Amino acid sequence: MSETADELARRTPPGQVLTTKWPVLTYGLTPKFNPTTWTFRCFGLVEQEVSWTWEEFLALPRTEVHCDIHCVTRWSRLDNRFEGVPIREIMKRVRLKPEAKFVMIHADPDYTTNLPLADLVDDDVVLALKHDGQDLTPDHGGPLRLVVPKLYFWKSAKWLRGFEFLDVNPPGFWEVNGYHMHADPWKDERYSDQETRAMQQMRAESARKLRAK
Ligand SMILES: Nc1nc2c(c(=O)[nH]1)N[C@H]1C(S)=C(S)[C@@H](COP(=O)(O)O)O[C@H]1N2
Ligand SMILES: [Mo]
Repeated sequence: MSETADELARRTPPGQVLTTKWPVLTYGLTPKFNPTTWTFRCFGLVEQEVSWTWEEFLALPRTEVHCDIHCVTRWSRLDNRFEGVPIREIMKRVRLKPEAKFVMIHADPDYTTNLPLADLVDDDVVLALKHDGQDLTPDHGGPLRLVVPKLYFWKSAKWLRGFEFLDVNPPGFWEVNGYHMHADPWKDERYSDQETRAMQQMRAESARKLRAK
């Protein structure tokens, strides 16, 4: 194997196939963007709700994130360049209540996905406006999408509209429909029946320990 092929293999999680195209995966239709009514809101377990208009959002500091993306339907796309507002710039402007440990991500049209706060607030998480130097197209989540590179791509909500901070971890849209609560591609965390098996295993182990006492 050449060094390059080795490097590509090292960056491809188990069960994934590389693509250079960028497939569109949407449940339902691409929503229409209206810059005069659009807002981005942070609410729930916060000291005070924060919200930005489109114009205000565009004035936030930006960064570029270079990353690989992995879809649960088994394609991975390497070397993406997303430009947008780093999550830490949002969090600097939001005062969380200490109980906040999880986030429900809200997106158009009625899409949700759940994340632990620690997975959201990370160095490579960006509220992306551009991909490879171009404005995000409407089908890929334009004008604004979340990008959480370390998790399967359904956690990267397109048409992002808000963060709801919570002390519990309720499932979002795909998680209700059988996808994994956490979604780490390196651990093959695709579907929730895997969690059920893991939970069954834990229950069996604790029962064994109880019997051994
Ligand atoms: N709002 C919204 N965000 C979404 C989805 C969706 O249906 N609606 N699909 C998710 C899924 S399953 C994937 S794999 C990625 C696909 O992003 P892409 O179409 O840009 O490849 O977006 C995620 N974000
Ligand atoms: Mo997906």
